[in-house]
Amino acid sequence: MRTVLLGAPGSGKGTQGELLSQKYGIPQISTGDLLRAAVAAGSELGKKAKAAMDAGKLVSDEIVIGIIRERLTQPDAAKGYILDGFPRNLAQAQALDEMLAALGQPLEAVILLDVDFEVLIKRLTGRRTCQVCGAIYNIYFSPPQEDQRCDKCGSDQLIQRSDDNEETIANRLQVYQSQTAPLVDYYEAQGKLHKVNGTDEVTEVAKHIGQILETAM
Ligand code: G5P
Ligand code: MG
Repeated sequence: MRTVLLGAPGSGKGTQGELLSQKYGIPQISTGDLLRAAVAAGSELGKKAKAAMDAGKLVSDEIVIGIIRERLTQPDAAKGYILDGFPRNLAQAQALDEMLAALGQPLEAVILLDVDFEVLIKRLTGRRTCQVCGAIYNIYFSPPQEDQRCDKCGSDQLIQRSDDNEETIANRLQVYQSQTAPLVDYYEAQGKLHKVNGTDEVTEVAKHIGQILETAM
């Protein structure tokens, strides 16, 4: 199963991607996570990506398409994957279509997580991520059971992402509107787009996505 999770910053791509990955036993491939890992490792790629990420702008197509091209041919992606945060503009979507055509592996579905901008801002400013296991929380909507401690791995390293400040969030939302939102029409024209109300409870959203994917397969 090859699926794209499309949606604005904070719409729940990471949260739903993780649930789908567990449910179907296929990897969640997040360009944001891969880029953050490169920045943390201080690699050449990370150094090139950092300024754009801090500013809330898109990292160059050349870099992210290169990352995806390599990642999709790894053995664990053979049975399928969930793409989270890629593609993010028309050039990336076209590059993905070309890659998949060459592999003979079309996308089955594109899920659009639809959430109002006001809700997104609260989700992003309230998000905390476990630096050890990657679990995602929200201090307003879904806090950990014990303050500042990860429910899943017990670590006390729940951090706020550096791009989750008001100025960068505003830029990210603007970039989404101008560059990523046109992909809705792109995938609708391919008959692959499925819109999901992303403001429901996490479990409800997951249930709805599950139903769509069962039908698409
Ligand atoms: P990322 O890392 O892809 P964004 O901005 O697209 O970053 P983000 O912020 O990671 O997306 P998300 O994954 O959609 O958001 O959302 P999430 O983390 O699951 O949930 C957000 C909050 O809402 C959490 O607190 C969660 O608990 C809560 N929540 C989630 N679901 C629900 C729900 O159903 N109900 C409720 N009540 N709450 C919920 O990209 C970062 C940067 O990397 C670069 C760019 O610079 C980008 O800005 N980048 C790329 N550049 C170029 N091309 C690409 N393809 C790139 N990909 C990344
Ligand atoms: Mg994410």
